[in-house]
Amino acid sequence: MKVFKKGSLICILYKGQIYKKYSSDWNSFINRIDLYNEILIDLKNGSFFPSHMSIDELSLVSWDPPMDKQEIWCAGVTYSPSKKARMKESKTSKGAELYQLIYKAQRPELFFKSGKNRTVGHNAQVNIRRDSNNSVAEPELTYFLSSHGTIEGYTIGNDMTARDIEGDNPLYIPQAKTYEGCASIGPCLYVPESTSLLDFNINMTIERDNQVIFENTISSSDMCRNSEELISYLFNSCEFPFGCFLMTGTGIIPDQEFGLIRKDRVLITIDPIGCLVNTVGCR
Ligand code: DO4
Ligand code: MG
Repeated sequence: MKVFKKGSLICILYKGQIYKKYSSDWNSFINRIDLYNEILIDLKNGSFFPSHMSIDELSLVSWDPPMDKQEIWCAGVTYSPSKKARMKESKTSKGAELYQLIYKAQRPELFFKSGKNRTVGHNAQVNIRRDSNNSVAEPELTYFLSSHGTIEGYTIGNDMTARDIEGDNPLYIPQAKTYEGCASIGPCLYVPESTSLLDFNINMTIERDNQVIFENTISSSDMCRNSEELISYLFNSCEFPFGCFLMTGTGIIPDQEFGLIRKDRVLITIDPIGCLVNTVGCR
């Protein structure tokens, strides 16, 4: 099933039918163990009503990111292409060895990305920093973790990155990663019946002036870390009373010469979650 959020409207797509309800309590709605079955109980007990929206209309709506009080954290250097690209871009800053080490280290790279205030949803604008001359979108499979650290759903994440700032010095990573409009998640929260053993194909397409200028696909099975290790480090000494989102890193990195510009369209598709679409602006 898929869960969409817009203001206090919650829409559920389940078995080809769309249901809706108005609720201001998104946090307790999603932060439940066995979320799939909990939502089925909600549907059965009549707290949702059939909606007249058609399935085709779902992709046209500007959905909110499926979050409220949840934080977004990111894992980094979890795919070999990411390790190679970071090593190349940080050669002059002498940071390359750090990336080599982190790829194999027991403790993964995890960093805080953003709260709701710097995150946008489907059909909204993500930003490049105004002091960056080379920024990219990073398409990432994103877990929704309950406050108990269980994976209850998935969404699509875009970890926007000022690649030139990141390459200048790894200590600039917080600035390269966190600014207004630096993250996008959506279009929905995909809640499968079972979250074990799911592999996803992750595709990113970038359009400029209605032409495709970049396209690549990778499988989440190419990730060098498993969900258990990422979650155990994230939850080791942090509590997430409303659950949290974890972007699991990118395996798709454009050549170093490639940089996003204003009005580019970024389309990230992860079936069966859907397609997250954002236009690029500048802040
Ligand atoms: O270490 C820098 C960030 C890496 C990252 O965001 C990624 O691999 O997705
Ligand atoms: Mg990333």
